[in-house]
Amino acid sequence: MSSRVLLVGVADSSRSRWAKADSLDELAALVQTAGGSVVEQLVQVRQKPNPATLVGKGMVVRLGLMCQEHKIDLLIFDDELSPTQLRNLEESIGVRVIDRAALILDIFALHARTAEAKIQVELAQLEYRQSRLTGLGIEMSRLGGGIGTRGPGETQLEVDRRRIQQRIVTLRRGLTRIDRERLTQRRRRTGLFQVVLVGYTNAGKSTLFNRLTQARVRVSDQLFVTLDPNTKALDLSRHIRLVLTDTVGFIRSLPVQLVASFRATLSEVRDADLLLHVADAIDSQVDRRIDAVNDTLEQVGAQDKPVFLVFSKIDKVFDEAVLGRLRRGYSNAVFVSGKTGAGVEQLKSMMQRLVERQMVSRSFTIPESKWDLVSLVRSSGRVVKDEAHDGKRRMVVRGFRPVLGRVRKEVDLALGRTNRRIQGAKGSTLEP
Ligand SMILES: Nc1nc2c(ncn2[C@@H]2O[C@H](COP(=O)(O)OP(=O)(O)OP(=O)(O)O)[C@@H](O)[C@H]2O)c(=O)[nH]1
Ligand SMILES: [Mg+2]
Repeated sequence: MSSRVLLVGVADSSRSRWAKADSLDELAALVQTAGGSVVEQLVQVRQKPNPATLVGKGMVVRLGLMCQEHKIDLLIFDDELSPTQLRNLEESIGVRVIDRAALILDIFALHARTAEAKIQVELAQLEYRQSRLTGLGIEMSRLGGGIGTRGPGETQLEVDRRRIQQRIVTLRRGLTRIDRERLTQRRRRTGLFQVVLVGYTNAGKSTLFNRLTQARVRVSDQLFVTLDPNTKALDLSRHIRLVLTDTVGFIRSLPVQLVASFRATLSEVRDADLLLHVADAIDSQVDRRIDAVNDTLEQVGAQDKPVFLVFSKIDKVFDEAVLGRLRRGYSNAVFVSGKTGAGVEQLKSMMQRLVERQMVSRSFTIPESKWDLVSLVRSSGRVVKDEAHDGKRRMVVRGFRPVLGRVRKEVDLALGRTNRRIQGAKGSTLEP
């Protein structure tokens, strides 16, 4: 069902009016992705939001008239609405009202394909709805379906808090299982350097992923096309193999519930050895979006990762001045086109140089009886020495610094635990 949508944003000064207008353009792209059509976009400048309805009284009347005149059936606010504001607006205007966060959640529900993504989205939606259960507005309009109502289904909205809570508990249990599976999968990739693509939604991550790994991940000019991580090996040279992961994109004000429930997916980002931050070179708001991605990286605890900034879509830049500005503003960035392959070799050599700089030798001493640890160490790189002595095994491995660091931690943890229980055997030792 396609909704006719009116978009509303509130700017706190006339100076911020243009930023708000840009934000509404992004909201319009989100609506399009969700299958609705935007009939009108309005920005109101208002220093202090009206606590009852966010916008002023006069604006509420105007919105009501516009909705009648243009047969609008959905009002979307760019700003977060409190449950009370939501209810007041719906009652006075007579159409369904949602905010930006609800729309984003809706798109995630629409695009969730795997069981994992579905659980994560449903959990985020229920938590979002639970936080505003008091704000249930016009009942009749809830029956219509369409944007903002997909996902758990209407009946979920009518059940009491306790049943929602029970469902949340079940979903959380499902997520814990997924977390564990993800950990096992990642263990299997232990010895490999992990590179993860991050960036604003629609920046061109999947296109670059496909170009680098010859994969065929779905690419489309919509927002949040990719929700589940895709991982593939990438050989940089005969000796250097790494794994590249494409994952969910970010957006300004990503609902907190989504960040929380996409924990398993986002753990790929947190555990990466290198991030490729993809930014769209032809996007007029690219600076603001780079900042938004950096904010989200901080939110998920990945702010200190090594990162390459990669400007994509350079085949579409026809104005040299645009590239010049980006080059001056971001002197370390690399410029590529996932579509034509331009600049991709340069990106690969940058990765190769980084990885080579990170090659080190490390020595591990492990009791021979600990077979799982022996095989963990063996899989962490190229074994250059392996000697058994006094029931202990000393192995020297050449591999990637962060990978060997991770293995070191795991080995020490395992031995530390055993040591406390048995006698004071020595853990693995670090040698330069
Ligand atoms: N001309 C051109 N178009 C590109 C390039 N890279 C991506 N695109 C287009 O930009 C749109 C988004 O590309 P995707 O690769 O799906 O972007 P994404 O970052 O994976 O997006 P989400 O998964 O939705 O967050 C698609 O229409 C692509 O065809 C490029 O290098 N050149
Ligand atoms: Mg994608």
